[in-house]
Amino acid sequence: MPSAPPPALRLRCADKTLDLSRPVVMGVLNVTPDSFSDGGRFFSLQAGVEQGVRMAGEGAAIIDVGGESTRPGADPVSVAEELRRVIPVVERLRAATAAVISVDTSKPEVMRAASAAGAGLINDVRALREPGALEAALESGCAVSLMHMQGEPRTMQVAPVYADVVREVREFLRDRVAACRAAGFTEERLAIDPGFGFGKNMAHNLTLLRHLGELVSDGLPVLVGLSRKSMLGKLTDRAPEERVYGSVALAAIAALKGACIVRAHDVGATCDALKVAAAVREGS
Ligand code: 8Y4
Repeated sequence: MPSAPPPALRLRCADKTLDLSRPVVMGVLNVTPDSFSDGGRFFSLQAGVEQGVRMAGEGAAIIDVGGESTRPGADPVSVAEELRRVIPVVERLRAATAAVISVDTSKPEVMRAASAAGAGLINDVRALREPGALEAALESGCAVSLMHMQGEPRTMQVAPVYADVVREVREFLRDRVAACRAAGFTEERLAIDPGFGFGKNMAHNLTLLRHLGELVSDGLPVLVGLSRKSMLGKLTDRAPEERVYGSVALAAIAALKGACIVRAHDVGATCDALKVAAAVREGS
């Protein structure tokens, strides 16, 4: 007998519930001094909020606010500095849009303050492994995206090695999901992410994308971040701002394979690609 279709996925993001029966875009909002600077070392709060509102208008269901760069070689940021960058943006975006506000952080203090300021999702590239992060995220009521990373941002791209990248990523995520469930997280608060580019070379990224269906079959919403990443630089020989078409192609491929949330810089273009991919996928 054919098995029943899996239930439509949803994500409980504090006081909002995201319907993931069709894939959605998570817009990237970096609130670091190198983005939206007023010509100097200062991040412009107003320019950052305007960019978030613009992305929501272009169709982003989620706005991901990040105050610490996780790029290879980036300097660490103090708790006080990350709070100063992120919290005012979360507060203002919460008031200005209906989108779910996500906070890209690994720090428990930032998770607590962001959820108090109205965030609904915690996007932690360290999958709640920092001391106190699991407890802070649990108490927040927010949904959490658990991401796989091999190594630490500073050095992860030096020489990533796997015996079987798909198996290892799945097992890591399964362990983190089990830790969250044991701590008291309910099913509908968790999403998983293979972490493209986080301790992965071109072959690892392509293998993970080819086998994304196996991660999807584990039953939780799958989030992917491929937008403008260095694999696209290698495949198309283009600088980050010129990687829009390649990024949109990868978004469509990921959605066709069942990704539910696509993290993207180019929100309008990515939304169109996801609508196309969803129509092709529907009923299959
Ligand atoms: C050019 C532009 C080159 C961007 C590199 C990059 C992910 C993520 C990032 C991801 C989740 C990035 C915060 C890396 N990637 N969160 N964050 N998944 N959940 N690099 O793949 O965009 S930052």
